[in-house]
Amino acid sequence: MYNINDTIVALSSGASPSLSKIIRISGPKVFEVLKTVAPCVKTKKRQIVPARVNITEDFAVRMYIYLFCSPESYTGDDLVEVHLSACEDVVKDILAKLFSFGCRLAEPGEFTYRAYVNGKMDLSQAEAVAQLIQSSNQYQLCAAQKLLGGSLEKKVCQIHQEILGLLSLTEAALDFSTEEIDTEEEKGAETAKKICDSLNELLTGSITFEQIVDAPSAIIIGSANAGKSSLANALIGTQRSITSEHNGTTRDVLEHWLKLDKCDCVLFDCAGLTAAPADIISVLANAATAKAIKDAAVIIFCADAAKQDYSSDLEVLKGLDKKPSIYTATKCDLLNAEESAQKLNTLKGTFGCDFIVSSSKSLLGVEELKALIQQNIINQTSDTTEAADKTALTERHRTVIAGTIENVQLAGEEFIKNSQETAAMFLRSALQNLESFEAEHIDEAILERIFSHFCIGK
Ligand SMILES: Nc1nc2c(ncn2[C@@H]2O[C@H](COP(=O)(O)OP(=O)(O)OP(=O)(O)O)[C@@H](O)[C@H]2O)c(=O)[nH]1
Ligand SMILES: [Mg+2]
Repeated sequence: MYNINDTIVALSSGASPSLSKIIRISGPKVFEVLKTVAPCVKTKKRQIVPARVNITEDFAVRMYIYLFCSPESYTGDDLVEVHLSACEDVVKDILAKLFSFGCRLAEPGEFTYRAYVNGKMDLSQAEAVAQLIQSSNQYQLCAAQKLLGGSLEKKVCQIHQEILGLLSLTEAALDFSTEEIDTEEEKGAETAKKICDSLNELLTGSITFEQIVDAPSAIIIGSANAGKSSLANALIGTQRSITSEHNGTTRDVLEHWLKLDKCDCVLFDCAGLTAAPADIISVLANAATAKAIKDAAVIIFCADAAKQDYSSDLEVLKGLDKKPSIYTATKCDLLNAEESAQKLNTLKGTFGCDFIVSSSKSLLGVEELKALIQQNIINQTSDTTEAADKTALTERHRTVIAGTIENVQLAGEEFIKNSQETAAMFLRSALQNLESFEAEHIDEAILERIFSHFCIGK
């Protein structure tokens, strides 16, 4: 798949706008390259060395060089991390210099692949690293960290031992068939059931990483000019959506990234909804909003507090397939405290639910709305909250466990039918199945699929 004899290099701090950069180099030529690029690193031992490296004749860059020697490194090979503050162009120059010394750009996931090949981590831990990189909320991080910590491997090892134990007993009973055979068969069926229970527990006590990997979304809806885009801007803290006093300023579904304390989410700002769209653009805008609503975990409905007639807003609300989770009276800075309180009563009477006062101008209610969005996301995605206590399994793990359960179940049935020989055969298949978690010669295609989820530099 990848040539592990090459010395690979990549920017491992990602394409962040920050000036702090980390360049990783790993492979057999690391020390040789280092001696030429940074002659101040004289001995090959684990160390951190401050260095000044000449990029051009009259331009040098300060950096810290972290040298990790094989096998005590992330990849298991000699590895260097260059920590520096530099713009992208300088990083490009450094990479070009390294390429000229025979290093090549690492493929996505190649550092972790080497860690796997060199026995620094098992396949599930490598998969956990991919999950950590993709995580966008603390639940995903938690679940991925459990996988990285080897919790799955421990459980799988224990179950492997149990199947092995049962297989040895069955084979021994076959070899030394005695009068106690009935008890052995009964025991066999019982143990097979216990093993199936443990495997099922492993499935139910875990979560599919794919279930929690997608960031949840919240959507702001309401009639035209209700103040949706202004509210979206206030929530994210920057002027991203265009706003104006004209009806129909927003025509598309705009996507923003909303940072919350516990989980980030995608925030959709969309066109004002109309119960009876008059032109094709309104029809298309309504359809785009309806699609975004379908996928949203949280719907925030806006009604303009400065308005008197809410008949069109009511029509819009009636036409929705999914009911909003949060209702807010926007533009409340235009009302005094007494008027605001009266308006909340009117809105409750009209819509039959409680509204939260908000203003994009004074930022009144914005923090409360954020807290509610977060609470709604957490409540609605029970899988996500449960994930905090669970290990994140990938589809590959689930398939392996399901295959093992099937074989142990079949073995159990054979024990009941007094057919120990066939039971032993199914137990062997179950073991083989379970071993494919960490098979030494795992299918290249599977490896490729696992490591393709990584980005370059990891
Ligand atoms: N005073 C005040 N004016 C607001 C507030 N929010 C929005 N507005 C004004 O209301 C008008 C409409 O605001 P938008 O945010 O564009 O409303 P919208 O719902 O996105 O409108 P469409 O995209 O056309 O559906 C603009 O003139 C805003 O300045 C607010 O909290 N207070
Ligand atoms: Mg708008």
